[in-house]
Amino acid sequence: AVNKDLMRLKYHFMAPAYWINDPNGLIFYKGEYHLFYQHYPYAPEWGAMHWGHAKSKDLVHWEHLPIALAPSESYDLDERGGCFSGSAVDDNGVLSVLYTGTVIRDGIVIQTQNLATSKDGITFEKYEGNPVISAPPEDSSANFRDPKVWKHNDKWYMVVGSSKDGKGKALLYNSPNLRQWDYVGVLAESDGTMGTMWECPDFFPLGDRYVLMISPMGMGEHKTIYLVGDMDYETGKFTWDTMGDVDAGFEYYAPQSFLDAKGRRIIIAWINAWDWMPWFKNFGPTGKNNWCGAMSAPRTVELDVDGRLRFPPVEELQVLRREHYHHANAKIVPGSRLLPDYIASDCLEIKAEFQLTGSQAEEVGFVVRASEDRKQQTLLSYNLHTRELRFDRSQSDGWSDGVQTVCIDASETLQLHIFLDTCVIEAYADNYRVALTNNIYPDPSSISLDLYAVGDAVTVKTLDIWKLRSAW
Ligand code: DQQ
Repeated sequence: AVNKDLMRLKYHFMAPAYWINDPNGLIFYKGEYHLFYQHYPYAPEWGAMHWGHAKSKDLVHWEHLPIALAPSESYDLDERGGCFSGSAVDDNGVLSVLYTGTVIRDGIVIQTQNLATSKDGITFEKYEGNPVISAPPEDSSANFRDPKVWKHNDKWYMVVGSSKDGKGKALLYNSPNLRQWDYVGVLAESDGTMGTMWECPDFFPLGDRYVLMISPMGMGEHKTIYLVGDMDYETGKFTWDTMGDVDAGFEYYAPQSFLDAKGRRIIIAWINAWDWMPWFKNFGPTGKNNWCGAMSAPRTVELDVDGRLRFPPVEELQVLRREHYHHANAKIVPGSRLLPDYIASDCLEIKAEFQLTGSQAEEVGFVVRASEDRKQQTLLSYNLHTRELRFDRSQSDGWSDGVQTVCIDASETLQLHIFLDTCVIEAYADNYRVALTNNIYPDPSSISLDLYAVGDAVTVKTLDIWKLRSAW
């Protein structure tokens, strides 16, 4: 019998098989985009970490390449450790990656920073002088990982994620040659409310400001946050004044950024799926088909007029659009259907603008991946009374943590931009200042789509729906 994998994603990047987590070493190198990723190539669950590798000319179509890094040395060979997350830079044509070697010796975690280089962009050699940073500084605990490297005024800089005394920290280093590193100090740290360990820090200039992106552990629902502020290279301190969520969804983690030839700051994150892990909830359906986790679609990072960040998806994704359905000034009447059946699909892009003024409605939004009888459905809606954007997957199948809400002040109009790819939804609102990424695991036959309103009719000023094709 043919085992059809009906959950398989059609345009989000997945490993050829098995487990995937953090994006690593994102770089535009010699005219192509390179994506490395945390990978366990033997099972659909977390295990000794390798660096998987792929490249792309357009950020949409990816070509798988051989595994770039595998555990092999005293500093990265351990079945509970391996080659942990890191970043890539172009060092005069040499593709150089810095990563965390993790081993556990006598029950103690040892994390060091290491270098590997490649002349052809495919085969990597670990530097014989590794580790290039062999122990954490005094400001750190043994949690000392995920180096992100960049160049400023001809000097290399590195930020490393850390923690001490229950506070997340970002540590700063510099180097003339990627091989000798000097500790500068604490670039930024939690004020006590921003997580206990800062994983995957990423630091970059944007306009006349600097951005620190982190994946804090122990900060409740805030899984990825950004801080906007100013950098003083003299003191090595970053002072921030603006904070927000990169993505407020359940499953968006460890985003990493890079700059491309068009000058865009682009981020890709891990869409996690811990659910298949034996020690976790163990109900996720994808593990049965030998895959677990994926990459988010690439987004650009832009500075908004009020100093906050916007994350619009890259326009390259438009090549996936097939049949197009357009509606203007349509009335969504409570209790009646608006969309024809033929729009039903598990792979869609949806853009809508709702007119909120003049309506007494309580709620308006989309029902996606619904069964005919609506017993199974995912709701993406806006509550006009509480002013909350709401992602409700409590009827999507199996989730106990089903509802997420984000406050946005949509007083006159509300814009929603939604990408559905089988079992992943990425939704944007508030001019791309709010993003929500979540997994849903409905029955393969639940593919109905419609709009709905509660309490009163609402006008959808413009509605565009595209069926999307597979990128593979
Ligand atoms: N995953 C990696 C670590 C990182 C964590 C290990 C974040 O380097 O801190 O796979 O998901």
